[in-house]
Amino acid sequence: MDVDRQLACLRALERKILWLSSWTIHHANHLRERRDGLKVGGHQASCASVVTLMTALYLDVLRPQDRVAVKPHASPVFHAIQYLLGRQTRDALERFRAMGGAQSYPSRTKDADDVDFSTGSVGLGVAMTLFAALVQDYLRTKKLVPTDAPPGRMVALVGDAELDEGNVFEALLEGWKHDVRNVWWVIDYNRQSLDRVMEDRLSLQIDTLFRDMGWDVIVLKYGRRLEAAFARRGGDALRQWIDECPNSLYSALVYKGGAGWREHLLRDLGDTSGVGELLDEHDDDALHTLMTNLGGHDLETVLDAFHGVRGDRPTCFLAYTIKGYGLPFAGHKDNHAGLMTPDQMELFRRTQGVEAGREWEAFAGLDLPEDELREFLSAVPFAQPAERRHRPPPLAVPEPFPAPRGSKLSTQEGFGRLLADLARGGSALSERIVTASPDVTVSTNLGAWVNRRGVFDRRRQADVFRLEEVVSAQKWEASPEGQHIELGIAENNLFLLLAALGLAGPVFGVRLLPVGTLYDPFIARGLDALNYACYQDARFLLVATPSGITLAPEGGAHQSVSAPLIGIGQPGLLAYEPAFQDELAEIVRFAFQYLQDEHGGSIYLRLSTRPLTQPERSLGPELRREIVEGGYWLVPPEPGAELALVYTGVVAPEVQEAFAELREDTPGAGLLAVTSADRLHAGWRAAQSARASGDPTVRAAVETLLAPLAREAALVTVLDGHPAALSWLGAVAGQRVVSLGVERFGQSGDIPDLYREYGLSADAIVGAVARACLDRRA
Ligand SMILES: Cc1ncc(C[n+]2csc(CCOP(=O)(O)OP(=O)(O)O)c2C)c(N)n1
Ligand SMILES: [Mg+2]
Repeated sequence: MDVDRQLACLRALERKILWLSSWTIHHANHLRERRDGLKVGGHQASCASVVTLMTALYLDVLRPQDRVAVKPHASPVFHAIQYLLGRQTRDALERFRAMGGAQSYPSRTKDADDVDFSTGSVGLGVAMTLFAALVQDYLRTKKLVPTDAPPGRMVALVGDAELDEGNVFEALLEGWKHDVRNVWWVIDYNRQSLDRVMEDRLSLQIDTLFRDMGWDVIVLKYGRRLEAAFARRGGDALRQWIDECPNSLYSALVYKGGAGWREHLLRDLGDTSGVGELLDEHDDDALHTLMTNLGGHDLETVLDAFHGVRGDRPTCFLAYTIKGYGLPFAGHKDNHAGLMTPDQMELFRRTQGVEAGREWEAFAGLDLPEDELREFLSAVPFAQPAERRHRPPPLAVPEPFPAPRGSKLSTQEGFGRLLADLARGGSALSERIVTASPDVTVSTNLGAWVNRRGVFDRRRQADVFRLEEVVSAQKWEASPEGQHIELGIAENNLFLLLAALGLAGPVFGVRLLPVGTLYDPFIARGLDALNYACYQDARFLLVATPSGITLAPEGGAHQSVSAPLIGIGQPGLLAYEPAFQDELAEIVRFAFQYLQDEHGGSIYLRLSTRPLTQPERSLGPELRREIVEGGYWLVPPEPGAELALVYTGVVAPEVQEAFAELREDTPGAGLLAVTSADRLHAGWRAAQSARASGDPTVRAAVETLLAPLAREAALVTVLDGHPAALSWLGAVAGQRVVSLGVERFGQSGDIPDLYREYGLSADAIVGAVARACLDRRA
């Protein structure tokens, strides 16, 4: 097919994509039964703004190895394109925003068509592409993927308001440090966010900012028609007029149409030679078409810009667009959630030449033969057969993991040793571990691993301190062989890098086992990015340490309180908080399996810097299973026992001390170690629903654990974190609970003072038991 015909096909399909995205939203809002009185929504204006850019990318520029994060509100455009390519069903479009239909925002896990990166929380999808580009480089540098094929481009279609999100700039800076390449950010510069029209001249700031970060910037400001007008007599004045037109006035005139343009141009440029003729030659409609001919809506300008890129430098396309382009509310500042009325839609249908009843048809109303369009679509480079969702086989996990030795050790230190041991051996597993940390590598105990495996960098960099023979325990040599990615202090970046590393299997076909470390309280700093990573089913091991008030002298601001509740509440993330080294080793072994399990997920380990005396024991298979399932009896209760102490993690010594005291009065009492409140809780909920669905035989691990206790037994629960993480245990068998934990901000102190102040000391535990027993008698 010759170039002109191709362009004609692209133009026709661009129109169709605008139609289908508008219609999909209209149908969902006006033609589907609404049972709950809630608006369905959808963003016709946001879609219209990006139709040309996405048409050019998907139907001409992209290749199968490229990966895209589509701005959230352009989901219907994405699905329309997939539909035209035969990868999305009409049924899913008809059920846009309904259960089982196309999702409101592109979703890797919930959409049936080929979403590369989920989006929704603005800014995150954008940054995700940058980290995916780093991961691609990691894999190519190590030759873990074939390097004879060209690398993919990681492309983000960016709403301009997304650039207000700080995480975008955190990512840009990190990208600069790592010399990122093969990443394109295409900014849909419609100068509108949700509420308003944006500041003038923002484009200059964006331009400078990206160039400062080492990016190429390509500005697509005007389309071919306007450029032609600028080349005429009076054209310079016209260009200057538009260049200087405030964003709000430009938007308002876009909305008003031809008469509005004429009025303003006559008033401002009526005396300029050449402009009068230009106005005379254009009727109102033609004048409107001319004045709205921005770069981002001009297919040829867009194609030239994309195809003009040579090489792999990170590139930002600043494409001027109009929000709602081609629709009745184009340019109106309130159009973000605006929907065409049924009358407007009817008019739009007629102008698109779509017959009533044929609204979903892919080729209805287009002025090119269907065969030709089909031929064009079947030749689209992006749609050529290629594996875009890989399923690499799991890596074997050695069993069991030897527990770190030492009679008194913290879980943080133990984890460091476990990784260091893995680094020493040459297993396939250890080759695929990638660690990452936002400037807390050494303080979270990854030092020994990094000493053995090195820091990753495409460019080899010597450890100058070593060369200069300055003594240091920490080697810092960067090379392509390195397996640790060091980040600056930005937790958002850690989570987005973990998201990208954790999708290396499905996206690039190579399984990686990412391990990220950070301080537990700063999970909250990047929580949305963590949630984003989990939502895409990225798989990683998150190691958070130090945690809780047990951090003690190092101060209140670093003492995490609600983290155990995040562990329970975050879907896709299974939380563990071991106390002892043998538990830790078993959980880490399990984690490496779970990360690779089709039905698994990511794992969060909440660790501590407090050294604990280790129990002398060797774990049998039963105990190993219980540790992974979430809990085991350190001291089993006698049948019908009236008391159990239940604890999680680092408070073990206080609980054991209290237990020894209590046992004298309550001989049958039990001592329950909970390694994962999250797992126990999930298992309990799952068993309840299995029973509700008719299988009375199912028993949850926690139900089995609590079964020996008397119905009126008292449970006293203790953890260094919010007490609600364990207080639900009372509901399992209807037993009474007194929950100890931390509900207030921490402060500096040593462990005895802090545990006394926050009610975690052995005395406090004994007191709680007395209260629980009193309550029971009341
Ligand atoms: C983190 C986050 N905060 C708020 C929102 C709500 N929101 C959705 S779209 C939007 C503005 C989008 O403007 P822009 O990125 O310019 O996209 P456009 O629709 O103009 O293309 C906002 C604030 C969101 N989705 N995510
Ligand atoms: Mg915008």
